[in-house]
Amino acid sequence: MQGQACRGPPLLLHPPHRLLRLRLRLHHHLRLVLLLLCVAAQWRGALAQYELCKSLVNTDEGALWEEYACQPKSLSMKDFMRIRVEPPGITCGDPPERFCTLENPYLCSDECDASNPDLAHPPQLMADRERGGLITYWQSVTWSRYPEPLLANITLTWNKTLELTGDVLITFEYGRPTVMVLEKSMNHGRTWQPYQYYADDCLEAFNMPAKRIQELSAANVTRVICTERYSRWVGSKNEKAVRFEVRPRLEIFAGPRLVNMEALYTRMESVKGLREFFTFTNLRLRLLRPALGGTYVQRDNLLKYFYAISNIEVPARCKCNLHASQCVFTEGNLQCVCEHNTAGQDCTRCKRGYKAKSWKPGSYLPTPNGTPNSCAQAGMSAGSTDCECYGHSNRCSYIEFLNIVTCVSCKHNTRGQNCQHCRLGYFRNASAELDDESVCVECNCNQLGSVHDRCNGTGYCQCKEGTGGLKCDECLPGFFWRQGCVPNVCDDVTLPCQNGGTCVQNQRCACKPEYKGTLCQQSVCEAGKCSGATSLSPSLPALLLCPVLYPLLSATRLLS
Ligand SMILES: *[C@@H]1O[C@H](CO)[C@@H](O)[C@H](O)[C@H]1NC(C)=O
Ligand SMILES: *[C@@H]1O[C@H](CO)[C@@H](O)[C@H](O)[C@H]1NC(C)=O
Ligand SMILES: *[C@@H]1O[C@H](CO)[C@@H](O)[C@H](O)[C@H]1NC(C)=O
Ligand SMILES: *[C@@H]1O[C@H](CO)[C@@H](O)[C@H](O)[C@H]1NC(C)=O
Ligand SMILES: *[C@@H]1O[C@H](CO)[C@@H](O)[C@H](O)[C@H]1NC(C)=O
Ligand SMILES: [Ca+2]
Repeated sequence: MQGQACRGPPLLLHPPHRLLRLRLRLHHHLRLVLLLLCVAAQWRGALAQYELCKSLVNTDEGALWEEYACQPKSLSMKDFMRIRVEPPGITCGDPPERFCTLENPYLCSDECDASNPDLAHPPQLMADRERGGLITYWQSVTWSRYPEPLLANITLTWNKTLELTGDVLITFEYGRPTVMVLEKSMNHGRTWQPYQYYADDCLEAFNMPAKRIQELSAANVTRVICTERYSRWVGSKNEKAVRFEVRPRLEIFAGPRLVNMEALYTRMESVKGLREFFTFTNLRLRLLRPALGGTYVQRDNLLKYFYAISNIEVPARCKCNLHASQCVFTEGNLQCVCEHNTAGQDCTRCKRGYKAKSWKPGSYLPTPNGTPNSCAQAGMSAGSTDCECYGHSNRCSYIEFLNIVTCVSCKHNTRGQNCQHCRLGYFRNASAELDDESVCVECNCNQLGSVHDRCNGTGYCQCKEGTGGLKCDECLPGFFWRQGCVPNVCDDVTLPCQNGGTCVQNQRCACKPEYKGTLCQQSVCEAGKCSGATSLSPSLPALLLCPVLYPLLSATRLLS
């Protein structure tokens, strides 16, 4: 940025690309501090681009903060990675075992023993800082179960979105694998994709033609290729490195020795998928076949086949969406120190109270300072042409016919010109701010009990007859639930069962044997016939209701 920020007035120095200027009135005794800040800004600016998120600039009206797109420095990410090795038991030494090397295959006296610190080869030795020339390495078991393949996965996790800035470099002691895949995940391990294939024979191993990195051009720099360069046997001492080439890819745009970074950053903004190509949260090495020493597997000596990795270098920077120049390691995790009123581990949202505009990543353009795309304080950026969606959408479209700007694809179940309403079937959470992701709560109306799936502003659903409750899942008095509320058939108060019958769950009367009908109001003795088996001892009401039987019984009594 060549120290432009400190020469005033800034309005003349910078193109009007919407830098957010925050006014700050300075007292006289702060002038010196300001001067020092400016000197520091000039010095750092001369070294690299996008290192500074903001700087104080002096104007006639006092000092102003001027903001720029910014990104953290590249780091050696092996210091922050977690390593998992699979399958369990793939690390050598438990139980202890002997091995030998491809160069010295008849001297199998080396030993791996997990219980002896001097002979153990645990996974963390792939990421340690080696001292005094002592090489430390992780080592797998030997291929004693040949012809079953010797497979191992090494998964590297950061719990942070990162961007590769240089070559991933994996150092194999005792020979590089003949077949291997490097994979990456961009979503913390939920899904994986191949990054590069490695084989001594790409066609045989992956049915892919062998490619060299030099064959890539600007048009296909993000292509996933299979390379034979790092798998051929040249002796385990001569060549230990397996690379995932990042720098040659960057040089396609920035030129040799990355002299023209402006060109690279310009392409980062314009070439679709370019930034994503270098973005990852996890890496995984799938080791599929160990070094064979340039010949076929020799079954009589399988103790010379295994994997051993002494170092994994991952030069990368924290991805902060051009909203942070610092990335710190706190509580075991990397975290962007977000500026521009943004928040979140990757600065992917606006800070509370700064959601007047929707969140956007910063932009490298225009070079050299880029555009910060800062989040703005609510209420500060009104105006009919702004795209204001309370953080529920990043896109607006202009409807010529109505002459309005309206949000497109409101998320979080919102709708409306500014995503300020809740979708049908949702209601506004009164205790949540309009820019809260959970501002719209599902009505959740009972399908059987309600008229439709909409509810009013306090979450009340509209209930069918006989139905009540917030969600229409309860029956009013006089109704019972059977796929919705239906009127009671019987109850203890207004619809009692008659003639000694009992009401079963308001659904039916259980009648005495002599009666029938919904409320047991009717005698079974109808049309002059009664069932003999059920009327051996008729009760008095039964007799009264049974005009045919009665005279008969009376006659019998008279005769006896
Ligand atoms: C390695 O990971 C892949 C998924 O990418 C899985 O299919 C495979 O079974 C794993 N191999 C081992 C040895 O755990
Ligand atoms: C990942 O990082 C986030 C943010 O720093 C943190 O909340 C979360 O607990 C971390 N997860 C793990 C497994 O460390
Ligand atoms: C990439 O494109 C160049 C031409 O632009 C072509 O020569 C080369 O073969 C392509 N590489 C791959 C891996 O497809
Ligand atoms: C409403 O919003 C508040 C504040 O965000 C939240 O604590 C509460 O759980 C929300 N209520 C519902 C029903 O989602
Ligand atoms: C929603 O309906 C309930 C019950 O009918 C009523 O008490 C409440 O006042 C209504 N709320 C609104 C905001 O209309
Ligand atoms: Ca090591």
